[in-house]
Amino acid sequence: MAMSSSLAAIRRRAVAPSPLAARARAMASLFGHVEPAPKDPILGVTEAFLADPSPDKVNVGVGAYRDDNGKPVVLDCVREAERRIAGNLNMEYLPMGGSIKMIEESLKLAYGEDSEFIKDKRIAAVQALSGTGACRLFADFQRRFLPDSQIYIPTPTWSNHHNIWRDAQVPQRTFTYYHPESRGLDFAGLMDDIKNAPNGSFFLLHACAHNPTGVDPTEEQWREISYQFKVKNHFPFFDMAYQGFASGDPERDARAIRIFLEDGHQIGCAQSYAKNMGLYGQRAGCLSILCEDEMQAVAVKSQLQQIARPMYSNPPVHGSLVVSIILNDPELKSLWLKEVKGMADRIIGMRKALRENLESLGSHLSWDHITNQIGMFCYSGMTPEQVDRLTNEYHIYMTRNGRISMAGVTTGNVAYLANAIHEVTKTK
Ligand code: KET
Repeated sequence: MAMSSSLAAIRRRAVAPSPLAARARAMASLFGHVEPAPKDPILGVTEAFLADPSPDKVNVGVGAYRDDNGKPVVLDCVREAERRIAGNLNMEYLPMGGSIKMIEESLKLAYGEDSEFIKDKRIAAVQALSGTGACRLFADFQRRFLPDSQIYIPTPTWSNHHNIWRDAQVPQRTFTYYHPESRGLDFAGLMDDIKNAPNGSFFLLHACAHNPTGVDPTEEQWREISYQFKVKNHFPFFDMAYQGFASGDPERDARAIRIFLEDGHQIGCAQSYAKNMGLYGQRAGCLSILCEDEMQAVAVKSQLQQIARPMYSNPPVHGSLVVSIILNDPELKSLWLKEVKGMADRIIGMRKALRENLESLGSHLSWDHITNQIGMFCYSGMTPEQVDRLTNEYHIYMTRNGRISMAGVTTGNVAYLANAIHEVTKTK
């Protein structure tokens, strides 16, 4: 078919050297100064793992649960919820603040089924793009409405916390958390830092299953922390990405938050369904801020929505449907609780297996911390150089801070992993 004359004219124009283009080429190129970004310390590990053709390769980098065959898991409760969604529910936009039902259920999980704060409508809450999105929304809110505030972040922490508050332009400080020698909590250091921070500081706390250390304060220690926060009028922001993964019971894992609530704090909370419902890629989460009264909560929620609107307009619908269907239905909810416990138990079993394997290889080091630590991760104490050897010589992929995602350890790979760890740690 003959080309229409106008189309031909456009094609001619497209190939003819334009004086403008020539000038642009002569000047520095528009994006010439853009350097490649550094690899993400966690997600970069997955990229490297995928690129490795070795049949022996093991990924214990990202915190994503695998079954004992090393395969990703879709929970039965999720499959059932999806069956109910298919063909029945529409995919219209959610409101800017997300699904009301999903938010209601999320608040019950974090604040308690019969929470007075829910009844009094004192909580400003919006559905968020999983835990990351909830943290970022809070950080942006903090920057907008408390522009002189800073955020105190534990040392160490999930690497992305630093990026989130950096990009929200909130100045960061750190506080003592981990004690490398004992591989436990540096409680004295932690309390000192809480006391020494200016009154009314913002603190980021991991609600349970601290990432990367697997070390949580005891209930008694949480009470002391809460008391000191009260004295100092600090604001606790809880990142709860692993509710259910510490003890196997989401209710028990909310204990720290409940202690702060009992003590009359206002709190913030980021919830994620990535791990405990296995909804990683669905980006289902919730941000909540406990306010002084209902009027304040309405105002705060409206501002959170206003931050969301130009950024992503409204959150994704599918994950929120899955979450609200499961948590609304007593049968599905108890199935979920059983499945969460099952995931937590498999990880605990793998901790034991890894430790026993290392001990039976005759390792002269103590590996008690593998079973003492809780949640998804083992903070092994290996150096970046030892981790590099694991990767280069054994095709074992993990973050360079020595964190092992126990969720990726299986009956099939634990002996291989233990042997490689023994080989790289037996000589200094
Ligand atoms: N908080 C913590 C403490 C956390 O470990 C993660 C994820 C998140 C929030 C965010 O998860 P989300 O998928 O946005 O709900 N951590 C794992 C994955 C990642 O780095 O993105 C990890 O540490 O491997």
